Amino acid sequence: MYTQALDIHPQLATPLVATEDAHKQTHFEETINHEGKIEPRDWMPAHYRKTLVRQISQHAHSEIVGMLPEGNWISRAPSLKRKAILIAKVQDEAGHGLYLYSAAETLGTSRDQMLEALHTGRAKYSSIFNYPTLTWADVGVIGWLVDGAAIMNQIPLCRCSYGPYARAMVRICKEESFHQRQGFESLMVMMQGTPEQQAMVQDAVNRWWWKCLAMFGPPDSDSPNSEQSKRWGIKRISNDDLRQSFIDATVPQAKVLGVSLPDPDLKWNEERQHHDYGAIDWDEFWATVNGKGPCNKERLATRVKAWEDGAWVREAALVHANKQKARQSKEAA
Ligand code: FAQ
Repeated sequence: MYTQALDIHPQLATPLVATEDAHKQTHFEETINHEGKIEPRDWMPAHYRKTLVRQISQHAHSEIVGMLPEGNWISRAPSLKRKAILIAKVQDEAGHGLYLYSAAETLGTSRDQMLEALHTGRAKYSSIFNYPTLTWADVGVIGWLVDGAAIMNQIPLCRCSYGPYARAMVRICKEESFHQRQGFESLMVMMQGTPEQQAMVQDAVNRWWWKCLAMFGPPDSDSPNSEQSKRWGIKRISNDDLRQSFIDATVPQAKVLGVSLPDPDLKWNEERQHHDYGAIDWDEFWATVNGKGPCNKERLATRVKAWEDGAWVREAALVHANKQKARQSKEAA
């Protein structure tokens, strides 16, 4: 999304060595080492800033694009109750995107720059949102598994060393937790229904399981950003460790639900005290991340259209704000 895409303010992008004041660097490192928070006004290395803009803007884009697969089902929800819950959930995701764009803006990159990177295909967003939602069971499975994976990844981000991101994550995690529970409850109801409903849930689990495991990112051995992000207290737990925790937490939930997870190699390993699991298709993951997933084109086209259709709202809001400003300065004069 970002490394290759985002411009940051030229002053902020000046090479570290050229601008660095040793005292500020020491203070930055001490703050990180003592689990303090770095705030927008604080000095920070250019690479720390760039890494945060990269991750936070990717995260924001994921929330906004993530509204689309479930949004497709708002008009087809099976009852008024389910429709109301789904509208609230999708609206929450929009809110998460907005907190995150705001957090990224505190680092000196404008929202317009971030959105431009998304709309031109230079920005990344989570691979998981490039798959279709074929049945109503997919909506429940997104809540249970996709939100479940998102929470597992996001709880440690509440302790991120960058204050605005950490604080945004506290609220986001509370809402994601509700999302996960509503997904599980919705599937529970379907699993107590007809054999057709049960089959629908199993089919959705089969299609989403592996994609959710890939959501945590490449294996640690193939994760170029992890080491530095962990040193800076941005990332607290590695991709593989989070993936393992998600699997260990989800297996018993699948049992309660009465569905099987589509992995013949999935079994408890007494020695490791974790579940072993089969091989993830990383070629498919990278193809999806690089724009060749089943819904990449559709998702991007929908976002671009929404941006273009909303131009008049942005223009009207600006004109209104300018009028108010002019009125206020006239009154003050
Ligand atoms: N998809 O070196 P690493 C949600 C990229 S929110 C696409 O390991 P890093 C809520 C990565 O960017 C879901 N790309 O990278 C919801 C990097 O590329 P770059 C989103 C991926 O940053 C629920 C390259 O691979 N959550 O679901 C993915 O240390 C339901 C190498 O990887 C967040 O964004 C992927 N899955 O770790 C909404 C959480 N994985 O930038 C609606 C915050 C990796 O060098 C409905 N982000 N890549 O060109 C993070 O925790 C991290 O950024 C990771 C990746 C863990 C995603």
